[in-house]
Amino acid sequence: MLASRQFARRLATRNRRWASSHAATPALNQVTEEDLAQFSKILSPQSILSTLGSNSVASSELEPFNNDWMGKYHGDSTTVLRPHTTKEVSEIVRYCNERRIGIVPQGGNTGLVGGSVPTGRGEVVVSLRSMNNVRHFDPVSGTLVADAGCVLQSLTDYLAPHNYIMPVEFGAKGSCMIGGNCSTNAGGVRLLRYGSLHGTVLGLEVVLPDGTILDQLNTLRKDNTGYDLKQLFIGAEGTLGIITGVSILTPPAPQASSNAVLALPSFDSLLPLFQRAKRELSEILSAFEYIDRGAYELSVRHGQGRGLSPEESEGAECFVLIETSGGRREHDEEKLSNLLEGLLSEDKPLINTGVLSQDATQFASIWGLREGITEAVSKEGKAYKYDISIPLSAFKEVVDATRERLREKGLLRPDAVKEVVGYGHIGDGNLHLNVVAAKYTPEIEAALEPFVYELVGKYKGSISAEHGLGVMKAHALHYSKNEVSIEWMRRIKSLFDPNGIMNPGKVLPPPDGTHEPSPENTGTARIA
Ligand code: FAD
Ligand code: 2HG
Ligand code: ZN
Repeated sequence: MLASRQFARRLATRNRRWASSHAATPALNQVTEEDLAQFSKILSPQSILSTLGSNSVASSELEPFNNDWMGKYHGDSTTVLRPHTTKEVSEIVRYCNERRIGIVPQGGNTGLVGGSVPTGRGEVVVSLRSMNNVRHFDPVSGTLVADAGCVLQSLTDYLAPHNYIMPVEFGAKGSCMIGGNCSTNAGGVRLLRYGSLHGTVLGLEVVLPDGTILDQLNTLRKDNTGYDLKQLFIGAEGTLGIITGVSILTPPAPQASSNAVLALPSFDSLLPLFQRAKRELSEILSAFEYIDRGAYELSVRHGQGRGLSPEESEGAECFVLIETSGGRREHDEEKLSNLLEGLLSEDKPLINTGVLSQDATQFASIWGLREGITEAVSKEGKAYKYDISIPLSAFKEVVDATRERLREKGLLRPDAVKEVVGYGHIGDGNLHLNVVAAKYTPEIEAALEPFVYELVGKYKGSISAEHGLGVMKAHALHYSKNEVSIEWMRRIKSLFDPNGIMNPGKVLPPPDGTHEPSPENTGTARIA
């Protein structure tokens, strides 16, 4: 611990020098009743929710916008604006920029790093949920152009009759929005097959921090005309502008999809199994997900789905979900069952048993088991989530080392940390390390951070594989990015947003160059 503190301090000193050319965070103003009067010239009364002014609402009405999905981060914004058009967004942003009022763009508020809630700087929340129309779909190319506030599942439903699917898919699909997905560069369970949003997003419409509308809603597959500006907003977590429209290439719906859940005798079987699955299933392999024993049991216990009977799962150290998506059902199912039979008939089988889905209900139930883990964890307690990229071979040792660390600190007990579990996207090298606690406490957090970040650093991994940095990991960016990279990120931020109004306190470390978490970064500062 001492060594790590010294390390952090040394880095902080170096960075302070590096960052000395940067001004301090620009001061931001609180929303006043006069501001509200200006907002009501732009928006209808129904589109403004505020605890200020003559039409004020109770602060409880703002709670869904002020608190994050995990109940970890709490803001105290007085005002939520719900524009219906890009023009309205532009006018709001222009006004806020002139008045130096901070803005938190918000989609479905399902983010897991505290990026979508205010941080006590008097920000307004600009919710995109009223911008929810599909603008255009081309059934030949599969290009979809939609408002940023379209819920991911509603886009999947829209595409279904056209025989297309969204290239991104995950457990929060019923609430998260396509603008939020792009802003976080969300990964999910289909990344293995369809790649990241940096590849599938063809164009964006963005309201820049001075209110200018950057219209790059391209539907072209190829466009090599200079800098690809849209990429800057994918994964920017609302710090460079507000995404109002998205053009995205959607893949044709597979003619046949199957899945199977496999029980593995030990973690050692995981990598050989992944290699075998890639080799034998080749082009039809569409997901390969890892679930350790603790995560599996949590999911089953909280009724998220089922694949194996208690007898079948007995003795398994971990589990794998394999999905295939291809063109011919018989061919694909044959390949998958050949793989399973082959695995079982070996002298030293890589799996104990496996269950292949027989129908749509079982297919959904097997996916429920995996996609429902996040919800199961939140039913069990309060989660410290570390979304990391590390070598596949290290998945188990990182979970074990974290558990051991908490045990050493005397924190592994029912009233502190209940469980430490791991699951994630093997195909993408992305582990979700979840520490399930009875409540969020500074003591648990101090045991975990920077411990986990240093562990990730040791493997030259990433502290955020897919959820982003938000407020949670802004101060820890240096574990994954060097000083030159951080400096250029800062320059990009000040070029686009010199007044620092866009999602202040998120993504970038504080301008004084320190790497210590500020109270708001801890997420534990404002626990009720
Ligand atoms: P929000 O939570 O509202 O916002 C997220 C960030 O984007 C914030 O910084 C916000 O300011 C910014 N933002 C939102 N909309 C805009 C916009 N229009 N313009 C500019 N900035 C904007 N993530 C994954 O990557 N993979 C998963 O598998 C996954 N599974 C999840 C499962 C569950 C059950 C839950 C609760 C979350 C999961 N997440 C996952 C995290 C989260 O759902 C994603 O990050 C999602 O993309 C966020 O979308 P949202 O609309 O809810 O955005
Ligand atoms: C998933 O893969 C999501 O299920 C959420 O990215 C992970 O809750 C988590 O830690
Ligand atoms: Zn994930």
